[in-house]
Amino acid sequence: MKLIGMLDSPYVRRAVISLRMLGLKFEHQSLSVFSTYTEFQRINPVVKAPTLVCDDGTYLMDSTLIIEYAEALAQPHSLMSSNIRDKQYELHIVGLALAACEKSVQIIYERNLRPSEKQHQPWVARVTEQLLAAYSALEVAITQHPLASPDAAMGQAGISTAVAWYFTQKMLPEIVRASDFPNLVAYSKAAEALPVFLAAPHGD
Ligand SMILES: N[C@@H](CCC(=O)N[C@@H](CS)C(=O)NCC(=O)O)C(=O)O
Repeated sequence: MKLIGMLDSPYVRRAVISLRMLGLKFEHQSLSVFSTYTEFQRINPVVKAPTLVCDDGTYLMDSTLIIEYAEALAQPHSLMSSNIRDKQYELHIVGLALAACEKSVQIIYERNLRPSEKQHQPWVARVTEQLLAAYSALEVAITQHPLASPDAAMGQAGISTAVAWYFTQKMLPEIVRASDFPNLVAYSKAAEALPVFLAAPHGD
């Protein structure tokens, strides 16, 4: 299997870390959806990162679907609880983390891909409010119901939370102020010190 995409994408990073934590063997190819668009297009005509090219040549996209496939391959290992109450909480956390990634990426694309005279401030204001709502809800959730501590047994909720937070802090620290989210800061710091996170550093 080959996982395509750059580690400056939180979706690629969560997929790489998840596959490694599930114990799966794969090759990682760091291609950009922008600077190597044509090369990426030859692998996946839709040019979405991450893309997983399976051993039979089928390509999958969307980090959540790739992780779902990886979970099926890795059984009985899993990054999700089987207990329904725990799983519900984990899905709630993953949903918030993915929304935070999506809203961060929307702001970055608005800034970087549109000419400044075409940027639409009402849209940026709406997305910023949604981004802050996602991190506020995550901070409250992990304060009231702490995540399993970041270690070799951490699950998808912890991986997605840590990856999302680090990405937003790298890209938009002036919008999501670290001082307002002390538990996310502490969780991210512990996660980023793990070998599996260090082996998949944010960036290209
Ligand atoms: N929901 C998707 C989002 C993936 C996504 O938007 N990836 C970005 C890179 S961060 C991408 O492919 N951008 C190029 C594009 O959308 O055209 C996932 O979880 O994988």
